[in-house]
Amino acid sequence: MATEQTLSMIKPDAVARNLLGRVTARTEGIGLQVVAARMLRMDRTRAEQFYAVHQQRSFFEELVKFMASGPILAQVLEGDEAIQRYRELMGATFPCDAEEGTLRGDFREHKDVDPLYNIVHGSDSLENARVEIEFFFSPAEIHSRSD
Ligand code: IDP
Ligand code: MG
Repeated sequence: MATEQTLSMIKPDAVARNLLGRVTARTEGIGLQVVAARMLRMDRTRAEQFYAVHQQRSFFEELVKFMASGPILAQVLEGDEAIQRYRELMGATFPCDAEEGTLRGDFREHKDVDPLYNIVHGSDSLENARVEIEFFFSPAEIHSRSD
């Protein structure tokens, strides 16, 4: 199996609900290691840049507003097949579709919660993981086990 790094964000909804530790424990529980972490608040411009691929989507404005509404915890996660395995742990984009055993399923507030408020972000490809990790972290801030 290939060791990979992926970018996780614990989103403002989960930070406000005091879920940082519980979400991170689940991540560690599947054998992914936090090799970089920073709590920060994105301003509108940064949130627009991060989600630029969604610029044309109807929910873009709301998404940017939400992601800039409070602090997030950005983390680099490292482990075997980290990108795919973290996506599986996250569950479906819409919390109402996310299964039990996933972060978005187990930590959603209620069944019909707004799809914006889905707890976590995880990179969806090797290329996006590279770009997203660079968006938040310099190489010196990443403490890879292979270093
Ligand atoms: P992902 O986070 O599962 O990769 P994306 O399609 O990349 O999902 O969408 C980015 C984020 O935009 C989602 O995590 C969610 O917060 C929000 N989002 C996606 N689709 C919708 C929608 O139809 N309505 C409202 N928000 C959405
Ligand atoms: Mg995505």
